[in-house]
Amino acid sequence: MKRIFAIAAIAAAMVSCGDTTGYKETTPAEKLVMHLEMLVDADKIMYGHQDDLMYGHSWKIEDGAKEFVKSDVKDVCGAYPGVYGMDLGGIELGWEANLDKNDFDNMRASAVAHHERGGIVTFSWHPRNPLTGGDAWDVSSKEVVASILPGGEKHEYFMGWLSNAADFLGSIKTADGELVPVIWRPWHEHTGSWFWWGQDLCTTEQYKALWQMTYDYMEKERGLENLVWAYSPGAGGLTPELFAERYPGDGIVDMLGFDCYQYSTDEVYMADMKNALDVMAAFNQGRGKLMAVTETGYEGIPNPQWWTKVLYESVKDYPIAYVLTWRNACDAHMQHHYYAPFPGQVSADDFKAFASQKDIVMALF
Ligand code: BMA
Repeated sequence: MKRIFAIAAIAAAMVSCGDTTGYKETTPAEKLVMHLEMLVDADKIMYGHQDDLMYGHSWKIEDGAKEFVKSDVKDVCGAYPGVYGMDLGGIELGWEANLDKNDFDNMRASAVAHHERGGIVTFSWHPRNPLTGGDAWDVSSKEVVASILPGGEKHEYFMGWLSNAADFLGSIKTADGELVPVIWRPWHEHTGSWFWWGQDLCTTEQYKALWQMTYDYMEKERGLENLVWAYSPGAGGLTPELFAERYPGDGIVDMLGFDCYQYSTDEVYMADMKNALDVMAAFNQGRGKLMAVTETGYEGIPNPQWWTKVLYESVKDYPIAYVLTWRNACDAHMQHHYYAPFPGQVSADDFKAFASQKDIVMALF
């Protein structure tokens, strides 16, 4: 069924009118969507890890790196994760490194390297607060979104931030000049109120307008053809109403997702995952969007069997394209902040068993 849909999509892309011949080349974003649809159709789920090639529990890549071969995940199971997540936070101010100290040139080059390994790249964005000057977590004002929408006092200023983000996303190219497709996941976890674009910080209309403005700028004004747009509320207390309330619209979203972490028992986490997966799958009825668990994990992975008994059991029966666990911080004061194993970590063997399940997909090479 899905495969028929994918072939129909290719045909549609080929005949949609782009020029006088009536032929329009399939964009990198469309190719990625089709690729993921075929994967889901084959009942496969990619494993993803945030910042995988930038640093790990006890190492960090040097600035200006030429190759990207080190990975905690690879050190444990012999393969790179299928999905490689990174974050653009800091690009808005023209920083050389992002909010977690990753050099942007390294991020770009490693995204290309991962793409060439048969992997998929995704970017989130924790932009600073354009009104107060604070960070993404500065929720001291409810006027921030209003201030950056058209007519707002910070609109022009913020369009410069979008321009910086678009410059970066449009610069991820192979040596042949081929634009690398990315799953682009802005304005995430908006159903919570910890980011300035969150639930209690702006109205539904303002949130939707922010998404639309972001989409229009990147797709229409900048003509970026490599973005697969992912919508990802937080899983906490997620209801069908909450999932739907601020959904920007079928025309400007390609993928549904959610972010769900384990903070207490396995049972609570598994129930949260089931609830969020069911809410998302029900919302997707009649829509046919791609779906994913866009962020998840259990900080410090204290359960030696977490991968096979908790995570795998939670996701295996759902048609999701990927499940991504968060980063393995390397800073001395954040040694506890890791969501993938490294050699010797208590869940390392179980991760190997998880990664070798026939339906779990890692990068090809
Ligand atoms: C959070 C934590 C922070 C980090 C942020 C953006 O969940 O990992 O340390 O700065 O994500 O990556």
